[in-house]
Amino acid sequence: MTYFLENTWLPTPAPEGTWSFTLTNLSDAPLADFKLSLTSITRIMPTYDLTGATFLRRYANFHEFEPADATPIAPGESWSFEVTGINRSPFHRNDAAKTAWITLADGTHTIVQVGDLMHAGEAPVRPRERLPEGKLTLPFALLPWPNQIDATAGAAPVILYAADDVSVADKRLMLAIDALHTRLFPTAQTVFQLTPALGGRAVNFAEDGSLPTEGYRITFEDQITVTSSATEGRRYGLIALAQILHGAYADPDYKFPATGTIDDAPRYDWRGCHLDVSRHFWSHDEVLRVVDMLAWQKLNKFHWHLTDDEGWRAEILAYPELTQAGATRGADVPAMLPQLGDGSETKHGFYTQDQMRAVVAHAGDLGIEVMPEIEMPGHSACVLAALPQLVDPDEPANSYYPVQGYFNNALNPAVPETFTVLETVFDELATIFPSKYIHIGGDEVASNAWMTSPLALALMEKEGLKGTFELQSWFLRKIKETLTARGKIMVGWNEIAHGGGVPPEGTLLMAWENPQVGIELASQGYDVVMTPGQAYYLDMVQSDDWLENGAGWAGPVTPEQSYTYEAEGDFPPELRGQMRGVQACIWCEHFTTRQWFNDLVFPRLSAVAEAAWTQTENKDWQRFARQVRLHPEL
Ligand code: TNX
Repeated sequence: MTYFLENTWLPTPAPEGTWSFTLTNLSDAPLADFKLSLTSITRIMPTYDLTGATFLRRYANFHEFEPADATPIAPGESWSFEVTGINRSPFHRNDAAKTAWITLADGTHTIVQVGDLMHAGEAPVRPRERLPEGKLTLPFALLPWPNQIDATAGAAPVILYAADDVSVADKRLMLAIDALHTRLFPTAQTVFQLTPALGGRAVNFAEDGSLPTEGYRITFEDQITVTSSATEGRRYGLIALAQILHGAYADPDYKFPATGTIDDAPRYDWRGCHLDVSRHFWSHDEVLRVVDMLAWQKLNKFHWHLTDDEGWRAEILAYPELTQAGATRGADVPAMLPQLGDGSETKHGFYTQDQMRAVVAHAGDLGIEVMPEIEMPGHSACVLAALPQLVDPDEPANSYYPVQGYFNNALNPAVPETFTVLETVFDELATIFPSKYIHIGGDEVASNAWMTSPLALALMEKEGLKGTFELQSWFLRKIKETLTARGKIMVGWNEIAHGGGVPPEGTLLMAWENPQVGIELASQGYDVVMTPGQAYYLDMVQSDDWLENGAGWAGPVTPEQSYTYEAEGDFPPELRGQMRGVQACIWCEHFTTRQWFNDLVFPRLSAVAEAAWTQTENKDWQRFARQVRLHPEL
């Protein structure tokens, strides 16, 4: 280590306070003629006051400074500076510099080690326990908890094996679930095999056309019988058996049913989980593992957030620029500078079309539908960096920025090629994703976007449109027609309804800003999936302790809140039918490592999975809290 950066936040002057920095030179040579860059979600605003440094530039979360005084920093000495005029006061230790580096006059970069943000004058408190001890109601490891269970506890069999007359298809299904279990818990023992084993129990299958597609019944007699009307239910029955046996070996408090019945079916058809792979790129293997984790918890929709300002991750053969320039960030990449968690090195990441097809196939084998998301018109900085011909050349740079600080980041509806690109993208995606759903984003366009674009102003004049959101609605209606022509249902975030929205028939919106917005959308005729940040955003801090990691705009979101929240709670009965289900969202600005992923996602993902599956009257926070400890990890 040669350089170390400390940063502290002081709450004065109100409301945002002061952010102070000290860079110490621990190398053997004086440090002179250099710039300091850092990535931080707390950002310096256009109006600021800085002492000890000059602020050179900012690009979203990237910041660059140089010392106000050019005197070299001798070995062992430090340079300090402080700033007021930040976008909001930080509230946890990862809210400030996540990474930093020095750039010398010759252009070389050296990584700087960064300490946690300190809260001046306050000792950090150890975060509270996330889960109470909890209490089992029945000694069976099963999450989400089934809607009906009546069973006596016995000893665990050494293994479950296929009864004599099990079909080849069902044998394959048993082995697929066994493989899923082994992938998730590599050190645990096998749960299913094909041939009889001493001390094992036989599993048979039966059909009952009256059960819902995803429902299953398990009867425990000498033999165990899994009854279903379709493969989906059969798979869930096998996952239930795998979980129960896994638990019985993992924790002595769990047993295996000797006799009895489980009769189960999901509460909602849409049991989703979203993953942002733009802010932090998760490898193909990691994505496959996330899909495995969803399957284990009986979630059935994987919403793959493939693009955002920070990077485009889906290979499009007609536009290789999207996954070259559009998926490359680095200190030496002027159009896409490093963002949260990046060092100075160039980072690149995308999925080939074959890799995406492999994810679709893998998920399909586990009963999960994959819905791709391509963000538009906002959150598109990477597209405009990759395809600069989509920018109105006469629109001034830096003329607007939305909440996340990316200047001029919305696709311009008045540039005709915008539609050519998007139609080509949809055509290629349709060859990869069989799902009838395509999510097109639609969130967080700056309220003054395009208002200095001569092309946009001319279009608005011609079409009689007023303001950003009427223009957005005009754009989205065209996108909806494009999707309808391709047999796809348009899915988007709740702001799709702004400025007149799009026709509600065949449109599905995700209510994220708050629960109330879901009810408003339903009353306007839209179908709705509930993903409110206040309960289902897994990137929110889990308590207000300084040592937590995560976002705060809707937080803190405790695991208990994710669990107990009732998404249809305030829906008037006549609108309930439009509430299609619930979804967890994994936004990755703060997910700079796999460890942080696990820390933030669990146990809350399991809480949402149970809220999606288990009827209100069968939910029990204490029982859940005791059971959730067996969750898988990334
Ligand atoms: C809002 S949710 C966003 C995302 C952020 C998230 C962080 C939504 C549709 N937009 O771009 O990642 O908050 O919590």
